[in-house]
Amino acid sequence: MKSSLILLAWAALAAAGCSAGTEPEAFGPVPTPAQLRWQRSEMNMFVHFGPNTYSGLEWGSGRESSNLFSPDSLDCAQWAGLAKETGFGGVILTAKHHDGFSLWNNPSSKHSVAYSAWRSGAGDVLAELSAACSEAGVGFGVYLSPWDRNHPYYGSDKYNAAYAEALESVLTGYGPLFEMWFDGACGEGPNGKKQVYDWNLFLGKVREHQPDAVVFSNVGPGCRWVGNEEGRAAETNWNTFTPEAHDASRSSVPGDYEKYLGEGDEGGQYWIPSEVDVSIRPGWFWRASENDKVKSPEELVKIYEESVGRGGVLLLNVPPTVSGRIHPNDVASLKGFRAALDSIYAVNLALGAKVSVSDSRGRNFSGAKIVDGNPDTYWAPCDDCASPWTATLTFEKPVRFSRIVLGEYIPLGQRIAEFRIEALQPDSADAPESWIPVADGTTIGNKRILNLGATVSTTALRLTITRSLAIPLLAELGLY
Ligand code: FUL
Repeated sequence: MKSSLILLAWAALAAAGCSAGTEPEAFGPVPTPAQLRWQRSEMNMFVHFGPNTYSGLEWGSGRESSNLFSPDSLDCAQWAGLAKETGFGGVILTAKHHDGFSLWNNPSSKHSVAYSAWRSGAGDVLAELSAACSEAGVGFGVYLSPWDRNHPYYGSDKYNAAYAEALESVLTGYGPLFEMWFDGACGEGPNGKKQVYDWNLFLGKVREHQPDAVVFSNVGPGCRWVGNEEGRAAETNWNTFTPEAHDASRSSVPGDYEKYLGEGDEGGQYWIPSEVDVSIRPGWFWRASENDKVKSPEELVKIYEESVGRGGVLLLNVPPTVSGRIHPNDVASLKGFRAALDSIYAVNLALGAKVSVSDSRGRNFSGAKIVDGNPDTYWAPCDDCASPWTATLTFEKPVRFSRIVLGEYIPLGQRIAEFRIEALQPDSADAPESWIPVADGTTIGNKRILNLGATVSTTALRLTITRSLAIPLLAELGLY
């Protein structure tokens, strides 16, 4: 009896054309496991440190004395511990900035800590930071500027081999790297020539020695530049991107790059999500005159909500002082930022709400999956159920919130292109019960935070997805 009932139910679903119970197929490009881990960790810390810390310049000339770099209380454990405590997944250090000075014994240069008076030439910032990161439980990553204003070969063919040797040394000497950062700046060498970089050579080295490192450059392949340095992702933000469609390359981004790097490409060819790099101070390097210009916790929350909250990954620069420690003002701001995030996002009021959806492909993909707090479960409609797709949450008592947080199940690709959210307004003397608009948007991706700017109180909330490139797969809808 029981089995014939199941058969009947199955036949009914099949007749309705429903792909019940089956996992949806991936759509378009998808993240690698390393990209997914990186996207879900949300934030990393950037550390700009080098001769510029001592000269007050943003771009050193490359003619600085090696002895300029002289931290007297280098404390990488403080940087890594602070990153861990305030919620960053990893730390990326400028092993070599445009001035060419290397914070480790670079085998292809004589402009480095090894040729300086600091610790009699025996110091190695990369070694100390990679050890401190593994001790603190955060990832370690490296920025290695291809542009080099010191190297005698820069601007000639011989430079590519020299850079590759430096790269190989950082890729093999300091344990696993979670990210490798290739800056896009490309200036002229002493011969007046701009270097033509051998990207195949460089990327091949990374693949060979650190296949799990997410590779940043203007155009990826692991992640792309967001197109500004103000801490802002675009509201429409596709993880998919086709560099060739814009003539964009690792060392050149012509045209309206803020728009196309920011937005990515709907239906783009590769999975190259955006990374949002910004400094906690006006400059990338520390200088005393900016000690009172450190971004406040409130500014950092805004940056978080406009970067991570628009489906990007935040890379926040926190530069150490001449002593080699992070200044108390930056520490206080970061701790305030963490406390603010913890308080805003302390309780998800949608957890366990009753959810009814326009349709689903069965129990494992029901509407309840968007309110279970688990990013690995998701609501999925049937393959042939067309838009609009709706999910309605109802609550026994009114809930009050100012932020709505959505998340797509990106392991199977990015899909949602347009949605709106409404709240139920109860019957009153002036108006019958009705749905009033609360928010709307385009893409969602890994995370989309809608800061409503005011508190909304309601007993029911309705999400309508009006456009999606394939059936939408929604992992989370949270209310805070
Ligand atoms: C830019 C550089 O020119 C800046 O100095 C800084 O390192 C920033 C992160 O990238 O291209």
